[in-house]
Amino acid sequence: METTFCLAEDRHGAEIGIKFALLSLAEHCPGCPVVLFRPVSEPGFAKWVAQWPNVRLVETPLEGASNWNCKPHALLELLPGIGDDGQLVWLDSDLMLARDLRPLLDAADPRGIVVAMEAASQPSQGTALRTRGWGLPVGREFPRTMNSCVVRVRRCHEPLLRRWKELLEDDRYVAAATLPLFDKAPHLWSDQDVLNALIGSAEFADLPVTILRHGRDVLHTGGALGFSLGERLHGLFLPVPTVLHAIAGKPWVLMARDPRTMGRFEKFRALLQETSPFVAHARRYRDRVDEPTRWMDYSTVPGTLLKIAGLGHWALRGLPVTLACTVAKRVGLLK
Ligand SMILES: [Mn+2]
Repeated sequence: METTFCLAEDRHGAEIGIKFALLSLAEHCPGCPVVLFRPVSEPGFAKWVAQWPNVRLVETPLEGASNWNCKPHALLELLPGIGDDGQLVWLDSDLMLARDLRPLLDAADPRGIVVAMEAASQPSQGTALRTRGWGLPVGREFPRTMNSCVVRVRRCHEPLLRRWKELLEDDRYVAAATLPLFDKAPHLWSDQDVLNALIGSAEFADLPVTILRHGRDVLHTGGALGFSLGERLHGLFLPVPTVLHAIAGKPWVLMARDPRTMGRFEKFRALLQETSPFVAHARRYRDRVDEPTRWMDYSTVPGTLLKIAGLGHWALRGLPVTLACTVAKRVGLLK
């Protein structure tokens, strides 16, 4: 199946993430068409992107899109150009591929969409409360929330994308957008909650869905509990997941600070980054990313000890922190 990748990002400071994504695409899916919507490029970015003739940079803003509320907008823009036997793949700009993603996509039901699984540590899991939140009839129920860092669609999925875009432009969603995340109901948290609501609704109940498994196909990195103890133990027998998603804070921000000026919580978050598989993988692109990378040298004694204890294994590195936090949560020390 011909695969076209799509990224869209209008936030300043996000270019280093986009670059890691593009470098990983160039390594693992060389020559695949990639369209990047980036209306606010920094100087030199277009030239950096031009090293790959297969990557098209679109600098015109996507109408009605902003921040993370841009996925259906971008996908709908490209969908008419996708052949009936082609697939269009949304990628977040804070992820990297550790290998070719296409075998996972090609193995999925060709009539369906492909989407990533959310980390189990996220609260209010599942589609039903989101579908009901939007006042839609529940057609089926997925117990685990889906994460939209990867979304594969095909020509036949235009109605879903149109509905997704429609709800992102709905007054209820727009009004909630200014509120802090956890001050609003889960169906309004972000664009992916809207997608979850629709997938669980009667309208799309027949749509086949393939979910990229967390800890095996995709890994959300940077949190203490997002990569659970069970997933870590299972991961001991698996290669690093195909998609590495820097979901819990960006390492180039969290590791860029002087540890002496950081509070205890900030140090903890930086420690999680220090041991993150995303950061370990990002090092391979250090000389090619053309951005400041001093943050990659951020090193603390606990971080070094955790790396040694991890024996170089992606799932083992940081396991003691997950173990400690899991226990703390069980006994009620952590919310
Ligand atoms: Mn993301």
